[in-house]
Amino acid sequence: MSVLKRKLYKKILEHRPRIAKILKEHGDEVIAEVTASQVIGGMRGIKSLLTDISYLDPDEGIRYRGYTLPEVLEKLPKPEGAEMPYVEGLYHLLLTGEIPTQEEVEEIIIDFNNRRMIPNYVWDVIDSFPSESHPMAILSAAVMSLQRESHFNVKYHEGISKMDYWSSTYEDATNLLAKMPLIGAYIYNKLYHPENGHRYPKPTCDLGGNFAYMMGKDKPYDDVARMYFIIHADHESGNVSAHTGHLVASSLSDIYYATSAMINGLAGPLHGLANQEVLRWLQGLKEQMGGEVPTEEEMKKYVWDTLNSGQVIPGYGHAVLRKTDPRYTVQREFCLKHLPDDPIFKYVDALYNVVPDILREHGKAKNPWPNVDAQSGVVQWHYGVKEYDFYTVLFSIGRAFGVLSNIVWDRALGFPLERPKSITTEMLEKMVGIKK
Ligand code: CMX
Repeated sequence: MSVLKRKLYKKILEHRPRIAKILKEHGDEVIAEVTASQVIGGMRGIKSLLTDISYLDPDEGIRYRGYTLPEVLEKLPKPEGAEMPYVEGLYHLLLTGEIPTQEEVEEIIIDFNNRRMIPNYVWDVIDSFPSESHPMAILSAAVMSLQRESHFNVKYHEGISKMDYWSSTYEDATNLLAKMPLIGAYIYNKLYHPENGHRYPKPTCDLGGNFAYMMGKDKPYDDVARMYFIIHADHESGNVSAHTGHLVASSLSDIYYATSAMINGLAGPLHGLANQEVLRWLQGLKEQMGGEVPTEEEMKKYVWDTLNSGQVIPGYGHAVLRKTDPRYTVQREFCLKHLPDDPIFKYVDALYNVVPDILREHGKAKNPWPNVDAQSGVVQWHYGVKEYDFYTVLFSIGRAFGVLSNIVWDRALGFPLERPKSITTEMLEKMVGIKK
């Protein structure tokens, strides 16, 4: 057993009694109430999911295992000379709650490298897609095609104890996480840069370094990849992608089914696809302006025109956050350091000066501040990943780290099949006292 898996098992054994105690001694205690508008309004804010991997505070933003994003970026070990930490170290943190040592990360890198072999049929599945296909559809199918590799399925059919489900789920999760960057880079090269060929990862490189290499990108794209995967990894359990992964896995579907489903959820424009929408929307403005940076008045007009035509401003607003997203801030700081003169960055910055006030005046959005997607496309664009359909694939690779860590813990704690209760409109009317 690897050091990481041993440590995880110890944490699982320590944690199980806490859940058992709550269930046994406090299972019937009321901890929240539900309003009619929450039932109609997408269950917004109902406290009904349990995870220790991350917590999203509306004002402060995300914490992974209690650490803010700046703390995560500062404390996790980094490759020599790199600004951003190893993604493999993040996996250790998400699973165990502990910042790993350099040696522990090095062991995970070797473990990941040993799990990277991808069966040829996956490349065949990807190659069989027409070139106009959306990369998210290809990614989802490629992950799905790997389902036959599931260890959990084999073990389940052998009849293992429920207490051991987590172990083969951990194997599946780690196998898929090691493979996803290769699949993502292959999709990118197939759709947009066939001249890059099929680049196999270097045996000595970490995940971020290899991803840059396979994408055909020079430094500091390795740091961009590390930053990107880390900041997108988790956003507690209720967002569409995390919740979908958790829900599908709750039926004991293996992680290939669950990850493919989470990718499908992330592909919506109100969720992960917003990062490509921001770039598409800004390109429209850039074309209108003939490449010139718009004045504040021109920018305001473009924002109002979008709102008045019934569309949302992509990259702004959030279901939980009520302040600027720290994932936006991390990327903004990276841009200020590495690409302060980038024209698209200037557009994004100019937007920040006008959109919050306009959204407040518009009066609908509960959060007028930018979210992660407002900034992430700019960084990719600057380093030559201009095919913005691809951005949500990057988001998916990062998000898989959080979703899969959660599923391992779901299995470790024996979380059951998810099954909320629905009611009819008539029942709801009666509950709120509407007489017919
Ligand atoms: N522009 C215009 N209107 C917005 C808005 C925006 N950026 N954000 C919210 N609103 C509107 C909503 O559409 C809603 O209008 P209706 O009452 O007509 O339906 C109203 O304001 C209230 O919405 P809310 O409670 O503030 O936000 P929700 O929880 O319903 O939705 C989100 C959250 C993110 C879907 C929404 O803010 C949005 O559509 N933003 C733009 C898309 C985007 O950036 N998504 C990425 C989010 C981060 C991620 O998951 O990747």
